[in-house]
Amino acid sequence: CPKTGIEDLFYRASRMAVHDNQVLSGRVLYVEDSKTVTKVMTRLLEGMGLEVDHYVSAAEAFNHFDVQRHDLVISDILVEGDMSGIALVGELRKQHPDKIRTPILAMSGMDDAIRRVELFRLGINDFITKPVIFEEAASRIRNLIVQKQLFDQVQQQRIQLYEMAMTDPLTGLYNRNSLAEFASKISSAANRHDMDLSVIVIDLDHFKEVNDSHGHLVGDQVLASVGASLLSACRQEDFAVRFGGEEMLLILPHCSLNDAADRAEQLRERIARLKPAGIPISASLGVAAKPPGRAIELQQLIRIADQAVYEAKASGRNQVVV
Ligand code: GH3
Ligand code: MG
Ligand code: MG
Ligand code: MG
Ligand code: MG
Repeated sequence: CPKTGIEDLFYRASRMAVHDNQVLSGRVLYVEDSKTVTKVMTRLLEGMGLEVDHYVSAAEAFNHFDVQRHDLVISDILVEGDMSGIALVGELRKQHPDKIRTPILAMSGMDDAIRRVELFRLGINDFITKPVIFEEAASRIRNLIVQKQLFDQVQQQRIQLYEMAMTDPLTGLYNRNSLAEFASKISSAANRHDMDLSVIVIDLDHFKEVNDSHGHLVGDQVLASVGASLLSACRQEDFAVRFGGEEMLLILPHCSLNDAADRAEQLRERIARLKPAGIPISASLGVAAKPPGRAIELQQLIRIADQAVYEAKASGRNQVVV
């Protein structure tokens, strides 16, 4: 059992890791200019199951900070170079003011209250006085990592729930509820800047017959294929919505009436070629666009496009009416 100096520190750092059998996973951005402290702390962190990106300078650490990658920042306060640990904390918090908070643990041999308060005001989550007591450091690090990862999980679940609430599970398109969520944003942006905005309403022809002849399950399969086909025809900025049973809607920002008419015709051909589950299908499409120089609500555009679908149905289906 080693007794003195660095060997003793090493021994205690290793022992900590072994005794605490709850191994973490994660990555730490670590700033420290003392070789000895770095060695010992790295031993401790790695023993806890953490990966360590170590930098001697705060500026270099700042350049390598990655909010997706790092679960914790540990920074010495007095470090070599132009950027201090305090400046590093300030810059990290400026970069992501409130939404994303990677925990920061400050470490310093200078344990004056004013500096500590300043650091906490800048946004550190915890503070350790050097010389480090390993048991304390390990517990503080563990708490910060576990909290951060729990928060990430909750955030992830919230995003998943939100996506589920907004998406139609059969087609993968946005559902009708979600339309209310973004409709006013889309039209007000287009109206404010007088930008093009078009919609295409797509209604499958005689879809009831598909169900009647092949069954509801095959009908579902057909709807799923049409949904996937619409999605693959979408640009980044487009919204594809399942508007009703077999009625779908494309919202096309920055798309003029002429361009929307062309895209509708391409979609009509695409659907007519699709033959999902071996069944030939077709669709009637209606197109409407914001008249340049005039404001219009999205709901109004949808109504106009719906009316155009009606006309397409009346004129024999499998066609686009603008
Ligand atoms: P039209 O050419 O006039 O549009 O004729 P249509 O038969 O497509 O129109 P109609 O509105 O009379 O019928 C729509 C059909 O779509 C009836 C309904 O059972 C079917 N449908 C709606 N939602 C779903 C669904 O989720 N799955 C399946 N399989 N069928 C659906
Ligand atoms: Mg230092
Ligand atoms: Mg109908
Ligand atoms: Mg129909
Ligand atoms: Mg319909």
